[in-house]
Amino acid sequence: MRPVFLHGLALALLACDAGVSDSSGGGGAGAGAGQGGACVEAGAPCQITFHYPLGSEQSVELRGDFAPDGWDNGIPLEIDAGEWRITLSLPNDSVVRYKYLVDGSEWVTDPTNPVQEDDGLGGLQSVRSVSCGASCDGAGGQGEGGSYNPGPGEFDWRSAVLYFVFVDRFANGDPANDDPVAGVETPANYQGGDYAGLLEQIEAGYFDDLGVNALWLTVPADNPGVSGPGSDGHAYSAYHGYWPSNLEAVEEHFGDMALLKQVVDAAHERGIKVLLDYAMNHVHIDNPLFTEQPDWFWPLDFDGRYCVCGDGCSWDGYDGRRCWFRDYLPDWNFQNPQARAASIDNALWWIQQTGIDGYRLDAIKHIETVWVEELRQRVNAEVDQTTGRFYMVGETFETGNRDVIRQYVGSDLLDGQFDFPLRGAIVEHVLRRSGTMFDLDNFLATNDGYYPGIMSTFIGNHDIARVIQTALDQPWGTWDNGGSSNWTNTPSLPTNRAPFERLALGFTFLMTTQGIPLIYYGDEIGMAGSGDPDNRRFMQWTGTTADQDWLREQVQLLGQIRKDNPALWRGIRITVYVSNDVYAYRMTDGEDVVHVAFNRSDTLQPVEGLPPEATDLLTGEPFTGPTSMLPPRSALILAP
Ligand SMILES: [Ca+2]
Ligand SMILES: [Ca+2]
Ligand SMILES: [Ca+2]
Repeated sequence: MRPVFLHGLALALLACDAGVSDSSGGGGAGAGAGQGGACVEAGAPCQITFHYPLGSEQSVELRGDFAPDGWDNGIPLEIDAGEWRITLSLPNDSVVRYKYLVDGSEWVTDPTNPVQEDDGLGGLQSVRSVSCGASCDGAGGQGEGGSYNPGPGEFDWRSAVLYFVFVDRFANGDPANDDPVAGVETPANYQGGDYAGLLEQIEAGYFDDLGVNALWLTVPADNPGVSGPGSDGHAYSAYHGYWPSNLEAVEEHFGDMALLKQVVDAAHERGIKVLLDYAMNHVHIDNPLFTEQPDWFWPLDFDGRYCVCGDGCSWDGYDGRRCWFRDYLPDWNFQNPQARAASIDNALWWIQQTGIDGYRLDAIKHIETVWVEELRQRVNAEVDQTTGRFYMVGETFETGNRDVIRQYVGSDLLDGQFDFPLRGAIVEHVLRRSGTMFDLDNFLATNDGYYPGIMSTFIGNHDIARVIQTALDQPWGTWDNGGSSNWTNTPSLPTNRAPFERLALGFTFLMTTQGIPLIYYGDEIGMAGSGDPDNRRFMQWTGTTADQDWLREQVQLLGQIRKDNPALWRGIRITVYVSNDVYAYRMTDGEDVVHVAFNRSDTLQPVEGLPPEATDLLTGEPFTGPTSMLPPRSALILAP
C-alpha cells in the first residue's frame, strides 16, 4: 500500500481487494506505473470481492455491468465469515456499476459502498472502480508519464501553491514610476503597481501567511508607453506586459533589472519560487526586431487574407499559429530557425539574469510546438536544476477538449498546463451549484491522472470574470467565462457571507487535491469584477469587509493545512461519498490519510464514509464519524 513516485503524478499500488473504502466513482484513484516494472496492465484480471451484511434474507445476487448479461443473470453471494460475499475476476482499470437483488425481488444498492449514481431509471446504482495494482501506462491509464522525479534536496513542484501577482495591479511601492498613458481610461491603463510594492509584500510575509510558495509575475519585458485599440474599441495600454517592445530591458513602470533580481532573491530567501510570464507569440510593432528582421515574423497578409486572429484568419489550427492577435502585434514565425533561436536565447537570458525557477508560457496553442521542445532542451542543457526542476506551465485556454491541453504536456515539453476543464467543473458544480456532485465525481474520475505532468488547478484568472460572481446566490454569466470583455458591468462586492463561503469550498478543493493551486490576486478576498478589464481592479489592501477577512483567513488556513499534510498534494484521491450536494474523498499517501468533505448546498446535509475518530483541521475540534451532518456551505478536513 505504500505509494511510489516515479513521475510527477502520485503513483500507488492498491491492494486488490482493498474493500469498499477503495471504491471510487469511476476509476478516480488514478494509479500509475509501479516500481521496478511491477505494474499491472489495464485489463489484466483483478480479484474483487463484493460484500453484503448478513441479515434475515435468504439470498443475495450481484447484478450489474460486469458481464454483458450481468443485469439479467446475477451471481449469487455466499455466506462467508459472517457476511455475504463473492469474489469476481474483473479487468484492472475498469469500473463496475451494480446492485444487489435480495430474495429475488428487492433491488438495493451496496450498503457498504457510499459511491452511487443515478441508474437512469429514477433510482440509484452502486459504482466501484477495479484496481489491483498500478497500471503500466501512466496514471488513470491515460498519461504518457513524465520524467519528474525530484531527488533529495530538490524542490517538489507538487507541493507548490502559486499566486498570480499581476504586477501593475498588485502593490504600488513607488509612485514616481506610475506614469499612465495619455488617452487610456483607468481600467486599461497603468495603475501603479511595481516591483517595489511586491518586494514590500514579500518581506511583510503576505505570501507566507497564505501558504504560497511560488509566485507568477506578469511579463517583465519592456513594453511601449503607447495606446492601442482593443477589439472592443477601447484604447488600451500595455499594463499587462503582453506587448514586448524591448526583450532585453525591464518595464520601467515596474522597476529595473536590479529590483527584479531583488524580488527574486527576497522570495528565495523565504523559500518562495518565482515564475515569470513569458510572451513568445508576438512582439509589439515598435519592437526594432520587427523592422530589422522581417523574416522572423509572419506577414500580416496571408495569401490575400488580412491575417488578424478572428478577422481574416481563424484563431484555430494553422491560422491560429500564424495570425496576429492585433494588427500592431507581429507574430513570431518559429518555423524560421534563426527566429526560434533568437527567441529561445532571450528566454534563457531572462532565466540567467534573474535566477527564476520557472516560466508561465502564454498562448501555447498559438505558437509552433518546436519552440517549446527546444526551450526545454536548452533549459535542461544550460540551466542549473540541482535544487529543483525548472518548471514550465503553459496556458491553453480550452475548456472542453482536454487532448488539446494534454498534447503539450510531457517531460520534453511543458511540465503542466492550467487545468481549464477542471476549473469549469468546480465552478459549475460547486460554486454555481448546477448539476450534482455526481457530475463532479464523474468528471474527476476521468480527469485525475489525465495529464502526464503537474497541472496548475485554479478557479480564477485574469481572462475570466472574478470567480465570486459565479458564487453569488444568483450567479450570472456562463460557467466558463461569466462575462468577457466588459466595461459597463462593474459589480460590487457581495454583502452576504454565502458567496465567500462558496469560494472557500472552491479553494478547499484546490488545496486538498493534486495539482498546483493557483490563487489569482484578490480572489483570496473575493474581489468582485466582470470580464477583462474589470477582473483586474487594483488589489484591495484596506477597507476589507468582515466577509473578505474571513475568506482570507480560510485560504491562509488551507495553505497551512496543505503544507502540513503532504497527502493533500501527493496522495491519491479516492471518492468515499457522493450525494447531490455533498462530496467526500480521501487523500492517501502511504500511512497518511486525510479525508475531505464539503456541502455545496444551503441546507444541512448528511455525509458518510468518514473515519470514526479524527480531528477537523479547519476547526481543530475532534470529529466523530463515520457519518455526520454538514452545515450549509461548509467543509471538513479530517486527519487522525
Ligand atoms: Ca508605481
Ligand atoms: Ca515601457
Ligand atoms: Ca503565433
